[in-house]
Amino acid sequence: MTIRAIELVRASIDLVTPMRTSYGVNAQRDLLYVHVIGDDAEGWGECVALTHPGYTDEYVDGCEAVIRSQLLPLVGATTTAEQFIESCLGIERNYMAKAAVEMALLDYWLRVEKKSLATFLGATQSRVVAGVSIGIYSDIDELLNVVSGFCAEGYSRVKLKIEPGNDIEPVRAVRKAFGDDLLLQVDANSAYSIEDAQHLAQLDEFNLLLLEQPLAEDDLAGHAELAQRISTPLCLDESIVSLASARNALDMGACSIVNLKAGRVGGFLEAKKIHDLCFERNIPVWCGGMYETGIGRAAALALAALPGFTLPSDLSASKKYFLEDVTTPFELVDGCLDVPNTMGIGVAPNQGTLQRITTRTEEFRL
Ligand code: NPG
Repeated sequence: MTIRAIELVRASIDLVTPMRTSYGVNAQRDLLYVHVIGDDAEGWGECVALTHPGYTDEYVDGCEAVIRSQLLPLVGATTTAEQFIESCLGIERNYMAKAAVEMALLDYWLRVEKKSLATFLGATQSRVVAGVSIGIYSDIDELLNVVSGFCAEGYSRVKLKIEPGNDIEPVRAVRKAFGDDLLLQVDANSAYSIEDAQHLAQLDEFNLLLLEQPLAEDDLAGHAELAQRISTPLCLDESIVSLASARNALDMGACSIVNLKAGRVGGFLEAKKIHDLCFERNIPVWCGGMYETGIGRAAALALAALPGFTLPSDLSASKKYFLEDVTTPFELVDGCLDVPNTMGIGVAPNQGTLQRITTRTEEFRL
């Protein structure tokens, strides 16, 4: 039961539809996988960082450098995910880099122990309600067509990206076109400031599930003030990077809903702690997405199956993102995605597909 080597695999895969957010457009997914190779099993981790540091301060090349120089030296032949996270205490932040290594170690050791990630985390659901996140469209008719297509596919919750100048009118149009029954929420990716409070209050007439991350990642006080000035529930994403930051946000009244992503908070062990905190405080949690391939999607589904995840996820079917996923594609069934229930994360990359998209592989023998 020993780890013999770890590979860092860089790859690139096109997104089916370029995604425009308040800080830019993503047309393809730069990928970084951590591949743990042992005597009796292999483990895979997918780094959620994007090409540029627009979402948070991490980006994929930076994560690769931190993993190579700072994190892999902490991994020995028998290092578990828990021991790895413990040994990272001397390394600040770098959450997405840590999460990719932690995920590969969890996958590896859970396969050795013949346990699923879902069981390990305490999942209570066998499938997860799939929502869909839709980028910013300048043409409202085009946006309505896109929403219509996803509703026809069976998605029961729509998230619209918004930014100043592309907010009230598109939301009004979608609400008008699809009626009050459509579960609808918006995500600003920190595009506003507290001076926009009165403008954002216009969203209150649309009966939204939530307004996600309207202000800057570090502006908890601003979010707490905004929460007093609008009735749409506030949800935080980028601001929640650890159990402590989740507790601070809730104690300050900066949000009443949490978007949880293991990759953003340093891994699944920390994500479970944040879930448990929210669960005991009756704070609804839902699982966000980072355009993961099937590797990251499989693990995110295990997390999203915990009892506190009571709102639809941003985890959509593989075909929303990629013509050919790296794993067997995740498919929508009655608006849901099945939670993998076999050992570890329950999936592994298709070798042929992985080889076709791989740009570089670096092996570190232990
Ligand atoms: O479907 O995986 C997906 C993407 C969901 O909108 C989504 N993610 O802010 O949560 C977000 C957003 C995002 C994150 C967009 C990072 C771009 C980069």
